[in-house]
Amino acid sequence: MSIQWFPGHMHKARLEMQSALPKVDVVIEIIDARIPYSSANPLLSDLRGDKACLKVLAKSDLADPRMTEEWLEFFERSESTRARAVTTEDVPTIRRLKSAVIGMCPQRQGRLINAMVMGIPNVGKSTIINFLAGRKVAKTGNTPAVTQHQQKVDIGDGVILWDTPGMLWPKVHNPNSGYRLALIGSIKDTAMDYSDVGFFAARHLSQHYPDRLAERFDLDEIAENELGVIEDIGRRRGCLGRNNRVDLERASRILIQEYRSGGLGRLTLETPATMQRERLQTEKAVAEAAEAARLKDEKRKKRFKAKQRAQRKSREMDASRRDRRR
Ligand SMILES: Nc1nc2c(ncn2[C@@H]2O[C@H](COP(=O)(O)OP(=O)(O)OP(=O)(O)O)[C@@H](O)[C@H]2O)c(=O)[nH]1
Ligand SMILES: [Mg+2]
Repeated sequence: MSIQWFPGHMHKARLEMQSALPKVDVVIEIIDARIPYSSANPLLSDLRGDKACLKVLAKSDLADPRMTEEWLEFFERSESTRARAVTTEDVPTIRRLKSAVIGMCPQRQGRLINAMVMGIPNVGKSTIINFLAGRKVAKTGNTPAVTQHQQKVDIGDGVILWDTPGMLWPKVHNPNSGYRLALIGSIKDTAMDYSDVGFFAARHLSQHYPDRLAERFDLDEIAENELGVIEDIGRRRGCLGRNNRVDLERASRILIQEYRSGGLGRLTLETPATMQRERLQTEKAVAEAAEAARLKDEKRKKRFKAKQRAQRKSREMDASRRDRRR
């Protein structure tokens, strides 16, 4: 499954962020604590360059706390980056973001601090802004692309936050990242295939968290492959269609929903090591695809030139035949 969901409002958001960035002191990049690698938009890191960045691992109530600690340490190693984990289950974790932002701008000398909140869709940007503002200033909702326009919010103590629309990037090259983004709910329903994502989830969870699957769906044992896992879940939850066959799409939706809502427990899908490995694999695959496209273009050019040469030769032979006849 290759994800390509970059509608017009995201393209516009990118241009608006680019033009606003010179006025911004700190970028607050909201990522999902369950997938800190795949939910970090490469376009945003290009856009912000070396501007001070506060990485916020949102929805940490849904992620494995040990893994969240590991990620925080990993991000804090990079200069000009600070990292914090937050959750709506523990509102002070969100409130403390304001002092973190102020601490990142020691030279402001009474000037207002402009902090731009950026991140992929549905990661919790507007929710965090509402808590920081202490009132509902931004619309929130459990579907991607709720915010479609930039807006500025004064959160007091000289800090102005800019809420921005959730933004993906034109093509998610790493297929695993695509599945994980779909699994956490950052991809619009119509741009993903539930059964593909369900199979991915069944494969990953049966390898890494078989006990959670067994417990949640009351399974005696975990089937050997993802199809078997989805079928068992479907049977347990009564997703039977014609001839008593399991409706794979419905069973997949149930598994995805259970993961999204935390029904399977606090599960993180990526480690810093996963990121390093998959980054290399993706770079290699992208370079190979670019090389294959270049070779294909070369071949087309060669065929075109050979055809032109043959046509020229045939015209020359026709001309010399005419000359001889004269
Ligand atoms: N479990 C959990 N859910 C959260 C948390 N923060 C936000 N949510 C939920 O995540 C969903 C998306 O929140 P929003 O604040 O609208 O996300 P957004 O990033 O602004 O989304 P877009 O504007 O669509 O890009 C909402 O249903 C929130 O209730 C959290 O800490 N834990
Ligand atoms: Mg929003």
